[in-house]
Amino acid sequence: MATNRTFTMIKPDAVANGHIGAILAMINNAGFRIVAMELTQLSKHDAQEFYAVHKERPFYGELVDYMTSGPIVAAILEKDNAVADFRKLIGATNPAEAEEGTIRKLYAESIAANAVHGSDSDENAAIEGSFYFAERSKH
Ligand code: IDP
Ligand code: MG
Repeated sequence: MATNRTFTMIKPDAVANGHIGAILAMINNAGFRIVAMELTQLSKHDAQEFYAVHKERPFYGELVDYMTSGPIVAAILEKDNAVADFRKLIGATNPAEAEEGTIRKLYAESIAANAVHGSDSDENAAIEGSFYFAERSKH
């Protein structure tokens, strides 16, 4: 079922570099409403579970280490066509390939430390949002 929500994280590099405010301003200016938000730090267990789809990829260990290296901001965002519009706002995974004006082009450090997460489907948006704001709090 289509939804109008997506899930995002402002990743450790962007938090450490002082970009929370600028990134939230871009999110608001693009027409997204923040419906849940938390500054938090992922445990190794959380990061392994969140990125389990990538566990066979060569960068999985690096990704888990990076995502647990410092605080993140997790949020659920609402807007018409939220998933696709947010992927457009964040830009390509590799900031070297991201379009001008996208969050990753402006704020990402590298393909690994790429400033923000955005869900890739309505189904994953629902799974990821409930992972953070319901299931994870029970661990
Ligand atoms: P996405 O975040 O644009 O959806 P995915 O391919 O789902 O990109 O990868 C998840 C995350 O894993 C990326 O955002 C990035 O942090 C990291 N990642 C992806 N590809 C690489 C890589 O080649 N080297 C290191 N890290 C990577
Ligand atoms: Mg992805």
